[in-house]
Amino acid sequence: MSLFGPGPQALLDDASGRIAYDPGFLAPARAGAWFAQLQAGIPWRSERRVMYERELDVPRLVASYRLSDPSLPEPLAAIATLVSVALGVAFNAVGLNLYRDQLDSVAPHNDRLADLVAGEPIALVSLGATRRMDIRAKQPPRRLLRLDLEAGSLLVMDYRTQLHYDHGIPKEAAAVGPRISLAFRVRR
Ligand SMILES: O=C(O)CCC(=O)C(=O)O
Repeated sequence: MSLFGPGPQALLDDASGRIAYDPGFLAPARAGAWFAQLQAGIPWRSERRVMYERELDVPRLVASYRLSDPSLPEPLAAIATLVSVALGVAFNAVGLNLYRDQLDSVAPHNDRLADLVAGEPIALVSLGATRRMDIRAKQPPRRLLRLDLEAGSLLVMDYRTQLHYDHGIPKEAAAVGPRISLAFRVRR
């Protein structure tokens, strides 16, 4: 499968980068089982960050691993292999986010390019509740892509998009169940 090929899955494919979405990357039963396993089995951390001169809770729980870590929790190796084989990319790191409810979020940002191997994409696997991602161009007229990230989906953003777009998961007004995202990267 090439998510970067032409076809209905490409959300963006121009000089500013390529973004592709596959809603059915994982079968629903497998996505459900892996969500339950990760929610219960990952040693989730809460973090604090200084923002606007105040130290605040990061509004989600996180975890991160090098894929070469001998103590990599199950089923991260299995998911990493599926994503690496599907995209033909040797991902070496995964960052996990647990959004406990509608009040958890991630502010608009781009990935820190200094941490990434130039030219390599970022692949996001979603499990659990559907959450909206906003992908907004940095330059006027600040084009906005709104995307519902469904359980079992795979979103791929190429390296260039991190120069031209911010992405974030906004808080929701209505109640939402928990969601886990897995961000696979090729780190330096
Ligand atoms: O939860 C998501 O899908 C996005 C996560 C994200 O942007 C990040 O980990 O940097």
